[in-house]
Amino acid sequence: MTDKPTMFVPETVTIRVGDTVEWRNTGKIVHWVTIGPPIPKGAQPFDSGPMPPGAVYRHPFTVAGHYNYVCVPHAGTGMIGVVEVTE
Ligand SMILES: [Cu+2]
Repeated sequence: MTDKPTMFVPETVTIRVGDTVEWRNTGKIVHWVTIGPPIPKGAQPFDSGPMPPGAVYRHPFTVAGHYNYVCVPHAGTGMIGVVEVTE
């Protein structure tokens, strides 16, 4: 079973310090981006709040590290992602 009802595409992105990641809800239901533990040292937590269909959320990453994040309502079904922020 490889299909998931909902997922982040791509699930992992690699960016540089200072870059901004943009999430777009292209689905038909509410999603939600929030940082999941562990939070890299010195990093600011982020949380989109509920994102209705069509919503866009952006977060700039100013601290290098490995950031896990989840969709709050769908974390249990594997809607999780990673942002790798490199120097
Ligand atoms: Cu979701």
